[in-house]
Amino acid sequence: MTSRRDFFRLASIAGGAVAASAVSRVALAALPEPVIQTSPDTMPPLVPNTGRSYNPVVTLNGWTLPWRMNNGVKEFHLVAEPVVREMAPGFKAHLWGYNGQSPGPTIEVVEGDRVRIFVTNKLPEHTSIHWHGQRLPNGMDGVAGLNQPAIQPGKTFVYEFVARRPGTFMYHPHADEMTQMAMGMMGFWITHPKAKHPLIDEVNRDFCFLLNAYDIDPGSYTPKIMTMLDFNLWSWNSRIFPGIDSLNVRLNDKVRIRIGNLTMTNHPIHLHGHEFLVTGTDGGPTPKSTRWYEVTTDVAVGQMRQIEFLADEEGDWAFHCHKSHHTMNAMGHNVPTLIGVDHRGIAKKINSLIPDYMVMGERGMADMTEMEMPIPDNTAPMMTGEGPFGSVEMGGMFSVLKVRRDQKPGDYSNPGWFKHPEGTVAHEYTGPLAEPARFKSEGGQSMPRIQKPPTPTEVKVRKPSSGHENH
Ligand SMILES: [Cu+2]
Repeated sequence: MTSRRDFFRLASIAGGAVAASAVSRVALAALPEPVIQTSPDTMPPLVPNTGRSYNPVVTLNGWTLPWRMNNGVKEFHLVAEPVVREMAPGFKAHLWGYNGQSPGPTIEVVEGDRVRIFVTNKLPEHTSIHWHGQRLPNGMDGVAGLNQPAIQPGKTFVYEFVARRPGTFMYHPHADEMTQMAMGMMGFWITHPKAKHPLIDEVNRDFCFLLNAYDIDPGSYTPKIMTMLDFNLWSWNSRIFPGIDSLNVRLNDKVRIRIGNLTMTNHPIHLHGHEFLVTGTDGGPTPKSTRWYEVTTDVAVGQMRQIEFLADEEGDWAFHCHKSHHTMNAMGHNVPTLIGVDHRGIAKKINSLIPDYMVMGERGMADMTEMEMPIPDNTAPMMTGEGPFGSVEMGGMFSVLKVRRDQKPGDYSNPGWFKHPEGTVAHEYTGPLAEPARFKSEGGQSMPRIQKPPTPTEVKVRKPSSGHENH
């Protein structure tokens, strides 16, 4: 007999969408069988075949949790458990998550839906789930100790409420939060509008992902949970570049991207080649009078920002966090800046004392990407990612928006690198070079230089005699 798990896996391989299937009356009395997903690939949108219809989202390097209908109630089953997440090819992390993955699956419902979520705890410690941003009865808010007893290991709890307002929300534990969020426990929740909404536009592509961060030493697997701010892996849905899938769209598609921040710092998210509007927060859609065009929007801790734009420029457009140390992977950062320092000869001398000594960064850090230095097993390279013109020298929170004329509607597959029309790529100039014109005043400071050297001032230094020692 094919289990739900097998069914889901097969459907994913076939590239088809999966939806909740009909279940017998007897089965409805029991818990919905949990659906587990272990692939880190971006799954195709889960087109609803029960309940009210909507335009599903695509979770970057993630998936949407199938549900079943039970007497008009949408039932989901989340399993909190230890998971192994491939954060980038060649680098796996031992995290905690839901249903085989960190982050957990995206939950998609429709405004007005009655939702029942079973939560089974397979962690070694108690947990709970807080439904960030939702309007719900106080006892469903998920703060362990305040709104409910914590869910002990091995126990299953039931949450039930009506998804009252449309928007983008998050879910995460509200019990031993610092540990459980540092271990990767979080997920997205989308409530689609039940009818045409004056502030929610229809779009052709709707993406979502969470910003998260980990502190995993090179060569190890488990995050350090006591880290407060100094994380070394900056990820989107627990993936780091070059492990983050590209966002593939068709030319002139209207695109929405929902970005939630469950890290401990803010992330200015920047899109190249297009301007976008912030059309929503976790408080709901923004009034039209508050929208203006941006190319970067800051997503603060515990916030969600929903951006929308018309993808009307063909190409491969960088899309990333604008903090430059968030587009790098694990590295020791107590390295002095050595740009401009000539090391010739010094490395050899040090090598006789420390055989593996390597001089870093005397011409900037870009050399690091070409050095291919030996690194411990299970370590993400610091800056990498091969592009059509060489190394992209990026890591962490970086991906690419691919806009293509011939991308089919509904096709989310990667179209490969953009083929630039002839004469539209920056290239080396090979003509004659003129001497650069310089300002005579050199430096243009507000305090102009004295042209004539000033007369030296005579300074008389009197050495204290030994008799003055005690003064
Ligand atoms: Cu950032």
